[in-house]
Amino acid sequence: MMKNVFIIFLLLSVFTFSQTVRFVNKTGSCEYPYTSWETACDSIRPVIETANDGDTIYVGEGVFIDTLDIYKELTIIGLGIDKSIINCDNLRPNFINVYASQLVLKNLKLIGTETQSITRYSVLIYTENSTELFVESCMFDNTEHGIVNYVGNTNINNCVFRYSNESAVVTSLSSSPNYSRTIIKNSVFDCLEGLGKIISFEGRYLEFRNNICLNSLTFGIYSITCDTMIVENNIISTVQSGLSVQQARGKVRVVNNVFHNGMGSSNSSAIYVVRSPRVEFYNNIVYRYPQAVELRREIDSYDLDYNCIYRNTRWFDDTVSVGVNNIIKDPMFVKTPGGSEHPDEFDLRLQKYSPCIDQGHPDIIDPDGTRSDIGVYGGPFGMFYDYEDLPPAIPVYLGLTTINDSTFKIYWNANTESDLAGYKIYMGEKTTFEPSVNNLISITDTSTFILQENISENRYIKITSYDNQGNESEAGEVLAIVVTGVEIRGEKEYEYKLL
Ligand SMILES: [Ca+2]
Ligand SMILES: [Ca+2]
Repeated sequence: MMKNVFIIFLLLSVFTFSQTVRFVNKTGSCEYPYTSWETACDSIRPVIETANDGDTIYVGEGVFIDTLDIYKELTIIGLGIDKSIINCDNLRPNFINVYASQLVLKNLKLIGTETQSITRYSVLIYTENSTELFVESCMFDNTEHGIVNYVGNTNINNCVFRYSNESAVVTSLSSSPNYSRTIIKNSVFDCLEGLGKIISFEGRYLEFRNNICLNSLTFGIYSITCDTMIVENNIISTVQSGLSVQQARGKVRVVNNVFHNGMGSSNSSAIYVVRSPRVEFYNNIVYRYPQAVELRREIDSYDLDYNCIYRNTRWFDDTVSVGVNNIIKDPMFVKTPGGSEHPDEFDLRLQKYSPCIDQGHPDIIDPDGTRSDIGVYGGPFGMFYDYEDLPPAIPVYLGLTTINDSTFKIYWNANTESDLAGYKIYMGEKTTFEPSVNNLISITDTSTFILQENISENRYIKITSYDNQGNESEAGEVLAIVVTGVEIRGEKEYEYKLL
């Protein structure tokens, strides 16, 4: 009798864990049940309909045009976002409807439609069925919403979202019966200068870590009535309002992020929080935002300290009390972002002698064991790297004033690096002259130079900056003192101008 019980148990176990691997491929023979590359089906829908709970479906190379309804717990794996492409081709607003309790998607590119109807927005993955969703190494392109998961937990890792006028990710709306958890890591969100949000979240727990968010004319993270929110080590660049939280029920912790270039309204903030019990804002760099932090009404406690605030940025107003360890200095990025952003266009590692090195919260430790750095690569989820000692930025001329025929005032934007030593001024007879000790005419540590010289022929000025270690920048644009002489009654009169 014991033997029979054992055998039945074993059979049940085998049955429970039996998982079949099935295949989708353009060149397959399409023979049921599609369990090899050779017998693969050339479209996805029949394989999904054949599959059972727990099955894995591999998707081969090609563009597959379809919409999907998934009722089973499946793992769907492509060959990469440049190879396995599923295109909804405007067939319906919701591309993939999920009714199963779990879905895993990997290595796929999903293409939606930007066509906006009055009543429905396009969505690539849609579920309101308590789905535990795992999405890894996928690209969501040309859509209004990427993922809408109203009730279940959502796990997103290493994905790219290119979206437009709605939220890339919508999770855990408060109408859902179970407050859920959303974890988003290592992903890139590019709103393409549209009106979309990165994420709309109302659930129990949001962890948003190591992401890059770009080019939104509205919000980054937008949340009403969330419980706990952890936002760490993200780059949020050219997003009008980085983080907007209303009526949180738990802690809002924002640590080691770079908020750069808040667009639009002069009132936009890197973070905006209303009616919440606790706000922690440490180790962030806020650069070119109209204001850094806006806290409104009924914030029970907050701590805003060990941040670097720089350029056109202010703390909200006198009612917000900030810690004494914040710094207002050039953070000295390896490559500072400019305007409209692509991740290749900036490098937010810190240069050697950056004032942000080892100046983060003392309780937060870097991967190299030292006190945390301020900025996106500081803290335990940051990066170990060598600080490069770079030359200061190239001087940018502001102007030239002629004081008299032999006195000229040249002035330029002052550099802001902490290791700046000064500037070198060179003068030559051709625009193409190479700065060298032979044509060095002055060294100064201010951003103004008075040139005193009788000039009767064209002269060209080049200015470099250099640091305490002797690293010298390239020269700025050549500055020309052009002589346009006119002879009046035997006397030559000169005009000097900046070209
Ligand atoms: Ca450190
Ligand atoms: Ca340097």
